[in-house]
Amino acid sequence: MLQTAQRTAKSKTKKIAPPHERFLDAFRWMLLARTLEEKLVSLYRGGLITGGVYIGKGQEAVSVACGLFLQKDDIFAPLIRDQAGRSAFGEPLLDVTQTYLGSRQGPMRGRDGNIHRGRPQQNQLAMVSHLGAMISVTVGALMAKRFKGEKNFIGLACIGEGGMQTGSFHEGMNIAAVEQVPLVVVATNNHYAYSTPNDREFACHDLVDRAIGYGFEGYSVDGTDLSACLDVIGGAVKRARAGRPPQLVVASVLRLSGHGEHDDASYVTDDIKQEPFARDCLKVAEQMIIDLNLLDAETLAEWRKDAAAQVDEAIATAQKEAPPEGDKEDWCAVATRELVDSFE
Ligand SMILES: Cc1ncc(C[n+]2csc(CCOP(=O)(O)OP(=O)(O)O)c2C)c(N)n1
Repeated sequence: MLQTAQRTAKSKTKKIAPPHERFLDAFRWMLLARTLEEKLVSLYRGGLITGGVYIGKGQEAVSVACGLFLQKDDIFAPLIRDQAGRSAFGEPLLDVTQTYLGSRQGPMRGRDGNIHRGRPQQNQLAMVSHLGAMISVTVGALMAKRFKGEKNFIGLACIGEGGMQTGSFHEGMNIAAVEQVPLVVVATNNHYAYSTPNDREFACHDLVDRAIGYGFEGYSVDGTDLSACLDVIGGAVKRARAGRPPQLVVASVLRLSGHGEHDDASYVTDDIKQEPFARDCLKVAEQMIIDLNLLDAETLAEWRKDAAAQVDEAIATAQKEAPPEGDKEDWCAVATRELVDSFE
């Protein structure tokens, strides 16, 4: 019989010292993602980006933990707020800037201006926008690996609490447990799906309670606490790799931006901004670095400078590249073309 369990991993902000062994490594990816996204926002405000800009401000601790523990042969299905995880899993900054700035040399060849880029050959799936769909896509990718006789792989798919309410999500979760694929689903409850608050999204007491119904093992985590995210998501990855049932982690945060940069988020209440889950995970992590003297001020400043330099270089490079010529080219994302060619 399928063994299911449900536990709550308590936030360890106050108790733990020292923090998770990969804390500083993770913090640096968070810093890079925040620096990149702040720059994208200012380019958008300056009219230099066509289309939407969607950022993961406030979700970097959860996201980086999703990318950090995956290995080369694992499958990663990030969503729009997962820049930290994408970078930790190996996505070059240039993929991001070429996509947002419409470079013909980018993975989307300048045709999709924001979030659907991927690196399928490196196991970073290109996002399907229909909420919930990526769970089934990830399950399918895992089953394909199993059919090919591959060993020692897992998949990790991200989802928002809004996406958790779609039919596709339920179907994907169900088949993952039926097939017992090595899957981790990380659900980030940032308390709004666009402008819809939690009490208009679902009526259950706690989303993690659903794990047992799907045949998953379920865990909760304070998504503002980097060390806790690394412990809990890292633990889920380990259990999936060890052959335990699929894992659901539900992280609690507040979205610290609009849904996209076109949205002023004026519907976010003042009360919710006072909740513990409304803390900025990057500031919390930085405070921990200072309190525990994990880095000196000079090194921290150096890391910031380095992140800014990497971002500036990726932007400058993409800005010099030519835009697409729609009437002269056949269209196919570079990533997809490479994938197709590899089967020829
Ligand atoms: C099936 C479906 N319905 C609606 C949308 C439009 N849509 C895109 S993002 C979004 C909100 C998603 O909220 P959530 O899953 O909580 O993730 P968040 O944006 O908060 O990170 C909506 C409604 C969609 N992409 N797919």
